[in-house]
Amino acid sequence: MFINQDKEIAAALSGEEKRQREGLELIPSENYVSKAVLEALGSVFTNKYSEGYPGKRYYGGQEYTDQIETIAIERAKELFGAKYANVQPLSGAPANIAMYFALLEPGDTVLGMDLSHGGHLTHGHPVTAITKIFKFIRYKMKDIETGEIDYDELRALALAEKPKILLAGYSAYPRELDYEKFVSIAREAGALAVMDVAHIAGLIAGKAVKNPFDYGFDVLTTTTHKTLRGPRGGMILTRDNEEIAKKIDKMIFPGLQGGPHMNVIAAKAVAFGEALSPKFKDYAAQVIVNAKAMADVFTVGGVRLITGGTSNHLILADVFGSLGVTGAEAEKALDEVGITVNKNVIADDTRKPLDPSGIRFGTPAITTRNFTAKECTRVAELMLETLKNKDDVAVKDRIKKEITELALAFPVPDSFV
Ligand code: DSN
Repeated sequence: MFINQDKEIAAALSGEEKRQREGLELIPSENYVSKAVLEALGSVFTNKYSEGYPGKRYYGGQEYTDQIETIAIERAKELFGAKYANVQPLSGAPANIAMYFALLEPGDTVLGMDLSHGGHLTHGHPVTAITKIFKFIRYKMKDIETGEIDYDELRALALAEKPKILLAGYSAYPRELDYEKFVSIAREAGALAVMDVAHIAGLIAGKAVKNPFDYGFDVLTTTTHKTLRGPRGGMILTRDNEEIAKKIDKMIFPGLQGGPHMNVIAAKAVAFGEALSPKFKDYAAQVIVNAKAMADVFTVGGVRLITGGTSNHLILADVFGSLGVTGAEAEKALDEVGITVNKNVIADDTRKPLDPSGIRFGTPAITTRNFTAKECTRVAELMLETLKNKDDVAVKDRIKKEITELALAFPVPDSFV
């Protein structure tokens, strides 16, 4: 083991293992992978260069890389009901950048969700490089208390601005969309309907929420490491249009990336195999049951939830407006008791992103540890108690002890199938 070779890194690894074992991970974009996925990630496939695609590589020695990439592609297509899949994107942001460059010409317009209403940086935030090439305009929720998108505004913007892409899919949005409305607006405006499903990919694969492809979405981009419970990486799926799929393949390689990370592709294949197993459906459904249980505790405890609750894996709580605790203060106090969440802006936040009004948390990781609604309810109660007593060391010490005991009683299982 490398503990004898590199003591500094080995010590940090062992600290991280302990942190993950003894604490509760509630950041809704994080999860635990299986031992099988970790083994594939740490395999000799990391040694191989494989520019190109199965059967069409630029270097020799591709007998086994071709096998794993083909298996990953076939499993991805089956999971999402797509005709085409590209499993080479290095992560979610590179997948989105490739999708824009594949489907747009410089100066073309994308209509995407405002960041403060749940959108993602790569959906057109002015700090990102893509805004130097493409024009991004933004839509918002009409009603922050229910999460309803302003479809009238969306339609008016789409018809006036004629975007090439109508972009759905968000990173801090707890509700399902009206996909039919979305696609019909895209068609009326002559735009492609694209959705970044990074957050809910596992819920779609596990059939716990609707699949946007069933409603006519053209392209889905995603990460593979959130609810999908795979290795850190990305993927682009095309419903049925071969021309689009070819453009995406060309843009990933040679357009933007070099050699694909074959160890990650092996791990993606393993994770997709797990997601195809019957147990994964139960997992995906339980993620939502658990999130609703946590949301209920916060609501009963007098905390305003953006969109009034949740229909997926995440909860966005206005802790500043409800408890007078800022997002940064809440994140720190919860960290101190062994619960990891992230501070998050809420819709139309008056506070700044580094100390916003909200926290975002969710259940993908603790559900992998087999938490049920009972444990989730207790965790939410302890979170509220922590937030209401954030400066009381004795209360926090007691809560940390209970959290550690709970975490140790629910280890990450060795196998997910
Ligand atoms: N950082 C991811 C998240 O937490 O939602 C999105 O990129």
